Amino acid sequence: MSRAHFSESAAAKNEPGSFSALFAAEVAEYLRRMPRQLPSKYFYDPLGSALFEAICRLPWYSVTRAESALLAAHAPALLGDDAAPLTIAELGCGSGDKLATLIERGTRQVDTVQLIDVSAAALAMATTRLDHLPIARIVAHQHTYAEGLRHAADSRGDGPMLVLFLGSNIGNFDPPADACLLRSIRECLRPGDALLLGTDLVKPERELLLAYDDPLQITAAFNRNLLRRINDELGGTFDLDGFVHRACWNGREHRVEMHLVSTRAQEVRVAATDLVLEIAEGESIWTESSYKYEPEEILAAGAAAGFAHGEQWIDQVARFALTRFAV
Ligand code: AVJ
Repeated sequence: MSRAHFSESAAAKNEPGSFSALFAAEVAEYLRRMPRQLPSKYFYDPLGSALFEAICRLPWYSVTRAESALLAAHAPALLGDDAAPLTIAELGCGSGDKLATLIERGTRQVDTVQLIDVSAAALAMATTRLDHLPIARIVAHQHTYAEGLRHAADSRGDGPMLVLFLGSNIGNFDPPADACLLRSIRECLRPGDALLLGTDLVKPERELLLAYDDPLQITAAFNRNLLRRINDELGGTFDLDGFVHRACWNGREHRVEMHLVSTRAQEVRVAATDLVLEIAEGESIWTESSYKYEPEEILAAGAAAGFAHGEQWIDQVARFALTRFAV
């Protein structure tokens, strides 16, 4: 491995400030909230990442297919036609498939790729996926978005930088955290740079419910795997059979919500946090929000974050938008 460099914030040990200490602290904090919650960024352990890759192939989940088709069809325009070699930084690269498609279909010379993901499994997969492409330098940052992007901006090449924030990953952020994140991306960029944002659009409720509560129950497994991960990594005592997956459309907030609903009264302990919870029958743990947008709303959010202008490519059948914001 000559070109790939890994930069990690925290070792997978139980030291204060380490990944597992933060995981334990956030699990305790979110489970104590009312309604009870868990942060969705913790879905992506190796099994969770594999289940998410399976979700992306489900006929009912169109986000990944729609976005990949737009990237393949419009790669030269999306990458820009500047002659200078490009740095691409991707927030939440996952398998690296979409980035590879963009580079393969584009005509632009890419000299540096910065991969940012909380999942070590995803970073390893993406690095392998990009291996055959003519990229001088690949840097992997195991970080959350804002922190990872700061590292990426610090070690960018001399040419312009394109930030990819795809897959409707921004949809996990409640307002005003979504606007803060767009602004912190904008603040890492300079004139000539750009942001490519992929967002799922509002669509009929029955389509959304099939996408987030699929007939093969892969999404249910993805959701319940979070409890399995807490059991294995933090000494939790969740009975996986005592929770069922629920997805619902919150039309007022424009978001799909995923919950884990307790089928009976139960006591749960998490050893790493000294947490003891009494969970009532029918009580839920809210594990994810996936906001859905209107195209104009996305343009307005970019303008509010300080971007100069936005250009959009929309799949009207799948209801998915790619927006390229110039700085
Ligand atoms: C990766 C956050 C964009 O919200 O659609 C898929 C995750 N959750 N099915 C989404 C997910 C359930 C996905 N994001």
